[in-house]
Amino acid sequence: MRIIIYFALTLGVTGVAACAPGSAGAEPPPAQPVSQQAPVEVSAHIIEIHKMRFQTKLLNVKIGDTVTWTNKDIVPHTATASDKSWDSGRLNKGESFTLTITNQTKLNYFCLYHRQMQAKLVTGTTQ
Ligand SMILES: [Cu+2]
Repeated sequence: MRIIIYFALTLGVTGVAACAPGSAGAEPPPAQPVSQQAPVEVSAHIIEIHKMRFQTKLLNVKIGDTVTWTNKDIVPHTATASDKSWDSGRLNKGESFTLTITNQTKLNYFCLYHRQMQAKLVTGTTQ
């Protein structure tokens, strides 16, 4: 008789233990925050200097973009900021200069050798 009671108690304790929620303290992992900002894509622009002109008079750029000027004329040219804060230097035929756009970049530029050659970069109207 004692053995049977003991056996019943043991089973009862085991049963309670089995029903106890073992993972009550664990919480589900936090949801990943959803990014509202799409990654900004930078662009590489090319402006040909040809026939004594910057072939793209007005170019829309974003911060981080690059602009490359390539001289297709036989005479040398430059792409020079209106305040001379950046300057390609002398570009002979076939030579290129690449500028990376920052928020400090002066956007109006011209050719040092041919002052009538002027053009402009524009920012902030898209994006
Ligand atoms: Cu020029």
